[in-house]
Amino acid sequence: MVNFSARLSNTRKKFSFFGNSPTSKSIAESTWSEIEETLIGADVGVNASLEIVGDLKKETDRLGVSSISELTELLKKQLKVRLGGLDVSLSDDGDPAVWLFVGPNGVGKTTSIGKIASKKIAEGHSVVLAAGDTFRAAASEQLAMWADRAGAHIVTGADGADPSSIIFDATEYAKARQVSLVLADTAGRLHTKKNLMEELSKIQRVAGKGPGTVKEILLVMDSTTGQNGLVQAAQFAEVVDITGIVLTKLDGSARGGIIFAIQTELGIPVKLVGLGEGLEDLALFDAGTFVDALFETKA
Ligand SMILES: Nc1nc2c(ncn2[C@@H]2O[C@H](COP(=O)(O)OP(=O)(O)OP(=O)(O)O)[C@@H](O)[C@H]2O)c(=O)[nH]1
Ligand SMILES: [Mg+2]
Repeated sequence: MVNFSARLSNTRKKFSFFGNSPTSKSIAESTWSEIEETLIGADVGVNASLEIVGDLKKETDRLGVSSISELTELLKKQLKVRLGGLDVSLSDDGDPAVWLFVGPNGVGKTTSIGKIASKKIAEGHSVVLAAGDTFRAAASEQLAMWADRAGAHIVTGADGADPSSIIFDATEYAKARQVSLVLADTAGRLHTKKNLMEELSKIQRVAGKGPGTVKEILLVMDSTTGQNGLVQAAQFAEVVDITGIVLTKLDGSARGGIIFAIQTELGIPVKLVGLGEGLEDLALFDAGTFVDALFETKA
């Protein structure tokens, strides 16, 4: 199990106001703008930050809280509630279930598939990887390397082949071998390229035409992208039915606060987070663990 807290140090620094550097021990008029600036600086997003501070003010008045330490506890509680409201479960019942991985270039789609395959296999499942990135030369070799490391099956096609048909073939391959989960890779794409975005709708349609059922469409987002990621995500959500987000590169990113913006602005749950480049560096997203890690003062 990866140590969530140790990997979040850069985002935590952005939240450091709450740790050891508030300018006073009791709530002052300036406290609110300090909290607001801290949240915005950690990429929580302007709307979410204003809402959080607004709710926090009401709650402090209601409870008559005056110390920064009590205020910090209230804030933690509020952030947990805010992040905890969405369903983060991943559905893998199907015959087989298909999970599609979509997103911009280089965000970590293929790596996340490798990590998830490894986790599922360790839990006793069999997994088929579908090499649906036929756009980039060597993409299927990269996926094959992950299949090898994780011990997964892989279905590939020729470079330039139709990704939908490879993913469809993978569902038949899985069905024939009683494998219950297909993880399908797709080529990275710019959210502004209309034809490439339309290709994703086709992939979603075709992937469910055979024995498989598309149970998850996971948008992979790079947490270092910051607020631009929201614009990209909204475009992907227009062409496919995104069920969740895999937020990668949280290790090293100072912008982990983006999770609040994603959930507030898009209403899509972050289900998994990437915390490094290794096979084990993936965690199911848990709001409580995440928020506690942000407020730890010792690291
Ligand atoms: N530090 C860190 N690096 C990551 C993480 N996830 C992926 N990477 C790195 O990001 C780079 C791109 O990863 P890929 O999995 O190839 O990304 P992709 O989305 O499949 O890329 P394309 O197929 O080219 O669109 C690689 O160098 C990965 O090792 C993560 O959680 N943390
Ligand atoms: Mg890839």
